[in-house]
Formats: sequence, C-alpha cells, structure tokens
Amino acid sequence: MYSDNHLGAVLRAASTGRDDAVFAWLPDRTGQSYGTFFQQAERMAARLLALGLQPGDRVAVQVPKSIEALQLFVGTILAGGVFLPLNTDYTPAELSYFISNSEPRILVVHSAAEPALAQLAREAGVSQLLTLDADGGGSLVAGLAPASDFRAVSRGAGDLAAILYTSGTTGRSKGAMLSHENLSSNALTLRDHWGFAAQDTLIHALPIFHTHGLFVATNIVLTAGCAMRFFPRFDAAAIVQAMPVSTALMGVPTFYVRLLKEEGLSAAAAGMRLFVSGSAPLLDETHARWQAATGHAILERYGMTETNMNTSNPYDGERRAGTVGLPLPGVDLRIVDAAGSAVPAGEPGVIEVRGPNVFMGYWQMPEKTAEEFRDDGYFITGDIARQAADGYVSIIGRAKDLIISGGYNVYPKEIELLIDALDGVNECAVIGVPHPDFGEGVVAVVDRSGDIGAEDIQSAIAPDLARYKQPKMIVFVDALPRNTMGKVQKNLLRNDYAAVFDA
Ligand code: MCA
Ligand code: AMP
Repeated sequence: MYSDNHLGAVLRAASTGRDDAVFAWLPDRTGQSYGTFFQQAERMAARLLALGLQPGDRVAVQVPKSIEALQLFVGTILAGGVFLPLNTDYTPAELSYFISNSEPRILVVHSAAEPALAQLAREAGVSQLLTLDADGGGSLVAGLAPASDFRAVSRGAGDLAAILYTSGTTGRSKGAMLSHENLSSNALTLRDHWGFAAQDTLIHALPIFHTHGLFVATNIVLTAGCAMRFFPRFDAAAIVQAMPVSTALMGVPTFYVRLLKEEGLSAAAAGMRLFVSGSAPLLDETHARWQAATGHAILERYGMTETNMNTSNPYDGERRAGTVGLPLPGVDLRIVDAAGSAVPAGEPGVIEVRGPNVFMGYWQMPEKTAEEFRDDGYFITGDIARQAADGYVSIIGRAKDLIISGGYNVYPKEIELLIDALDGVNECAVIGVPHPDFGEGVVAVVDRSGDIGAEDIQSAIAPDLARYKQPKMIVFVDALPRNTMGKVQKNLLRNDYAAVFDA
C-alpha cells in the first residue's frame, strides 16, 4: 500500500500486478523481480522505522553499488525518510562535513569504513550506524525482519525525498533538497520523452550516488516497469557484450569515448534502441564517430543536481550534435544577460530554468538559496549557452569555476585551498584542460616558495580529497598571470596547458 506516499506510488505504478517481471539482471546473471525488489525495499523501510526513523529524517549512505543499495533508496522513501547518497570515493575528511552538516539519524557505510566512522557518527548525533557491503552483506540486511504487511509512510508531492551535495564555487558543499515531486515529475517526463516501456532493458553502469545513475536511470526503469542490466561499475567490454540483449544505454561522454575502442561495437549496437549521454559536454567528434560506428545518433541531454533534467534532444526528430536539445515538457528555460534580461536568440547568456523539476533549495542555507533564484522562481544555473531560433540549446561555457572530469564535478577552489595551505607554496591555480578520456583533466599550476615537489603536494592533499579530484598533473611557474584587478587569469593558463594531456 503506497497510495499515501507520492514518490513510492509513482515508482511502483508500472510494476503493480507484474511482480514476476524482472527489474534487474544482476552481475551473477540472476534476475531480481519487481516483487522481490519491492518486498526487500519494504523490509528495509520497516527496519528504518523500527530504528526510530521519523518523517524527514536523513538516511546518509556511502556504500558500494549493489541492488541492496537501491532497495535502501526506495525503502527510505517508503519509510518517509530523506535519502542522502554519498560518493564512495569521498575520504573520511570529506565525509565529516557532509555528516555533521546533514545530521542524519541513520548512517549506512561499507563495513571496512565502519571503525573509522564510528566516532564521527557519534559526534554528529547519528543514532544508528549500519553497514552494507558490495555483496549485500552487513548489519543492515542481517537485521531485517521477515516480510509482513507494510503501509508506506504518508508523504506528499512537496515533501523532501533526497538531499544530494553539490560543491560550491566558494565555500562548502551545499545540500540540494529534492522533493518527491521533483523526482517523480522528471522521471515520468523522461520516460515518456525517451519512449521507455515495459519491453526495454537499460544497461546501468553508472554510479548510484548521483542524479544520473540514481534518478535518471533507475527511476526511469521503475516508472517504465522495464528491466535493467545492473553493472557494479563501468566495464567497456562487458557493456558491448550486453548490448545484443538490451535496448538502451545511459552514460557520460567518457563511456562513449571508451566504448568506441571496443571491438565488435558496431554489430553489438545494431539492435539497440537508444544511447543517451549527459553530465558533461559530448564532443561533436564523439557524436560523429559513434554515428559512423553504430548508425545511432547519441541523444544528448542536460541537467544538474539541483534541477534534474532540463533539456533533451528529441527522440523522434533531429538530434543535433553539439547541442543539448530543447527544453523538456514542463520546463521553462530562458537565456539571460548579467542583469537577468532575456537575450535575443543566438546570443550567449546564462541558462535559467523553472519547473516541477527544480529543487526546493539548499539544506539549511536560505541565503545561498535566495541568491540563486530570481523573484519569478527561475533558478540561475551558471551554465552559459545560446538558444537558436528553433529552440535548440548549445552550452558554450560555465560562469562558475567548475571542472567536469569523467562526469564528476571538481571545484578548483577546494583543491586550491588545500595546496595553498602547504609550506613551500605561495599560491596555486587549479584548472581543467582537455583530456582524451575524462573530457577535462585537473591540472594544478603552482607558484612555490620552497623546494616542495609534485609528489609532496600529491601526498599532502590525498587524505583530504577524493581520488577523482586530485590533479592529474602539477606544474610549477614563477608567478601566476593576473589581470589589472589582480585576479588570476585562468583562461591564459588553460591556453598554456591546453595540450598537456594530448599524448
Ligand atoms: C576515475 N578516476 C577519475 C575519474 N574516475 N579521475 C578523474 N575523473 C574521473 N571521473 C581515476 C581513478 O581514481 C584512477 O586513479 C584513474 O582515474 C583511472 O581509473 P579508471 O579505472 O579508469 O576509472 P573508472 O573506474 O573506469 O571510472 C571512470 C568512469 C567513472 C567510468 C568514467 O568516473 C564514472 O563512472 N563516471 C560517471 C560519473 C557520473 O555518474 N556523473 C553523473 C553526475 P588512480 O589510477 O590514480 O587511482 S550527475 C550530473 O552530473 C548531472 C545531474 C547530470 O547531468 O547527469
Ligand atoms: P552536477 O553538479 O553534477 O549536477 O553537474 C551539473 C553540471 O553538469 C551542469 O551545470 C552543467 O555544467 C554540466 N552538464 C550536465 N549535462 C551536460 C551536457 N550535456 N553538456 C554540458 N554540460 C553538462
């Protein structure tokens, strides 16, 4: 009985009465049915409630990708809680901020991480620390009670369903608060826009702690009542092998760049229905090479943690390379100048969006939230784009100092603060430059005062920084270029080091 739980009811609707249908083909080649998936999710919900979870309480989760982790996501929703997934790459130092900032009632981690996090959890007021491992083992599942009649906790469209942290260009990470309706509306819009139906099988190889793998991929599968092939991680050869028994793939551009190197891609992709790319810009060249190799035009779409998906190329109609397509149904989009006035078609400006997909605000940061919304409800994305007269949007830059590496966001400021604090460093600038695999690679340009070397810097920052954020290259300069206002000219540095990853 999910009728009182807005998102729960939406996610269950398409599989109601079809309990035997397969939801997920697992790495061991067994299929988990919709009936089993939801029964397990209900058992998890019952456990969370027995542990004292109250509506609106956060369940923070840093666990390896597994089907049990998805059951925990749905279980948290059904229990009226707020799901808060965390990148598995975050170090305890990074985790410490998220936990103390979000004050979860329940924290679920990998059992290897439990000892290191016990004290942190206690200090943050976490009342239960549970474990969930890659194989589904751990204290969360071990403590589940047998299945019994379950009634989902009542939650409405406007209630909080999830918090996802997104780093800030200045200051600390911000928790984007997503409501039941933010998630349900976007899942249903995308399902319909991309034609997902019960007979589809999606290749799921994305991490499940971000919008792309969790909300776009998983929620579309659930709302379509279709199946997915659930991979623990991206593995190009395994994905090509899965294509002949699948219909769709969602990935970041790095997926497509890597898949193009696989033998047998052309034949394997022939029967697929749809390839979707997002989270970072897809190069025209990758789009063209994919079309030549497979006959399929990749469908590129654009979104943000704060807004879910905003635009998409059409399913039927022109999928225009170098563009992120048209605003999705129900999404208002405008391109504005610095003063917030709409610019003429074809002119560059910042993208602003409004709609049921746009988040409720930043967790416990009303001033930050207010700064990023216009009075008429539009959210200022910080992405710079042009919109053609026929509506297609092309992203041409970012007003925010942000690097996107392999689909992961890296905020230079966070790395600069760590490097600047080291003895032997005057100052540094962290930039993103073209990288053949990750799209952009992180480079730290350092003005040093002592005899500190690149390895010293790498090892000094490693404990505080997830692996994907760590610079792939550190270079030393006598001084950083500055403009007349004294601001470091990162554009000059990006030009100087544009080719460092070419080899
Ligand atoms: C791994 N490494 C990385 C990255 N991933 N370095 C920079 N950027 C990355 N993205 C590091 C590893 O730590 C390792 O370092 C080295 O690179 C090689 O790792 P490799 O085994 O090749 O990596 P992988 O495990 O194959 O991962 C690459 C990946 C992965 C599959 C592209 O990064 C990935 O799944 N990305 C998807 C991210 C995503 O889902 N983004 C969606 C965000 P070392 O050898 O030194 O230890 S949601 C979003 O953006 C919005 C809402 C949207 O629009 O979707
Ligand atoms: P995140 O903070 O992880 O939600 O990342 C959102 C950002 O990713 C957006 O603000 C864009 O800068 C970028 N992004 C997402 N999809 C695309 C795309 N298809 N093309 C270019 N940038 C994208």
